[in-house]
Amino acid sequence: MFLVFIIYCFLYYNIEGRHINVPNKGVKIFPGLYSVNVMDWKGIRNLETIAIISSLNEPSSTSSMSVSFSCCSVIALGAKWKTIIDFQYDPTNSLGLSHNFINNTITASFSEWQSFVPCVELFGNQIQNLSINSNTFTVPNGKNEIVFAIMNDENVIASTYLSGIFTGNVANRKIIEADIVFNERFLYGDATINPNFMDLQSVLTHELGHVLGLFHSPTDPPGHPQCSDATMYPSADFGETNKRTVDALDTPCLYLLYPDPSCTPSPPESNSQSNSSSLSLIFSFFMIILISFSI
Ligand SMILES: [Ca+2]
Ligand SMILES: [Zn+2]
Repeated sequence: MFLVFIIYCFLYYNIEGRHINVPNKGVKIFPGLYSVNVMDWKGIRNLETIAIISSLNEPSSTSSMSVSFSCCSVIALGAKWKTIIDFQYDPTNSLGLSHNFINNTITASFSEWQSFVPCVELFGNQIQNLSINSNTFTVPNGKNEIVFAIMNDENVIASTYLSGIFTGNVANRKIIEADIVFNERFLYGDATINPNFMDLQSVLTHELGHVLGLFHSPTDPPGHPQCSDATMYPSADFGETNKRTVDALDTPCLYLLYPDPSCTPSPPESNSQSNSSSLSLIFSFFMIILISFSI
């Protein structure tokens, strides 16, 4: 049995500023997850583009999805990258953020995820490109891109678009492209300096979790209120910086996707690193994958 998704997307681009219509006209798969396009592309049949929306107070309803025993989940039973992820970023923004600040923030967020799998090279180059057109985000263009844009939905903090193979044989599922949009309606900045800012590093680290193949943490697992500490918890707020760091609640999914057997096991030293790894292993046993595009 399989699910068939009707695809519809709508996007517009305004020369007065970069606008993007969050794919609320796409097919909603789960709260915060939309299918926006399926196409044959560069010899790849049925390449699907999905959008993951991170919003103010967006619930992640697990009751309609599956039972959850932990606080992380992966997309399409484990679609992941099989290549190093290079990114282009366009620092153009109307928020007064310096290009240097944006560049440093990207570097920091890359490093955070990478630090948990030091022997697996997740991220490669980050190249500035002042002419990224977010008009291309609902279809693949062969580039992983990060931009600031004005989104039509004022509650959407950021959105990550993933293109890949999300159905069929699980071993063949993969992510081949990722684009991230920060909604310029939010006053992004460094929330450690000003709590009125939406913390760019915190949001980016969360979005990079989506890039790697993680979905949102559930907001309603009975008996698991600690999910709100997860980096992949779906909601964020002004002044919040806790998602700058990858939480032990998220790492079971990272290790599921990108096992790092040569580096991950910590030596039996009594430090916080080894405690974190032990906790992660425990959670791994309870890992339930919430999202499947096919049964
Ligand atoms: Ca792209
Ligand atoms: Zn999100």
